[in-house]
Amino acid sequence: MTFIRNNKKAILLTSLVALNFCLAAWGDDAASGAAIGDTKNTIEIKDFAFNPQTLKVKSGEKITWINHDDEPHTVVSVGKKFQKSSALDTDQEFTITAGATGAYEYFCSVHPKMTGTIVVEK
Ligand SMILES: [Cu+2]
Repeated sequence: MTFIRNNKKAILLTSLVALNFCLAAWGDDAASGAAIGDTKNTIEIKDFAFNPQTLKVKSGEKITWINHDDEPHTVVSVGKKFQKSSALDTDQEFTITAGATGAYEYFCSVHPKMTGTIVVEK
């Protein structure tokens, strides 16, 4: 791993942390419910697919993608509804907090045939 790449990752990480903070604020109106944030919603990336392909969550809950392939993958929202991930290396994770209700389609920009949907409910 080169210095430049590490540096780029550090910048990406910093912006992701800032983004998570924003998304958390975005989902704040749902935070009055009990145990919000305790549910672990994980989407596994394996064999060039998102699993589960459709995930239902409640507004305010976190969603984490983890890459279990040897290939890098990304998580990119159709229509830029949420911040895209960096290229996820093996075992690397990407987390967002669900905001407004609705269906959010996403794909992997490296392999655009890899698609998934997040359904955010109240
Ligand atoms: Cu991919």
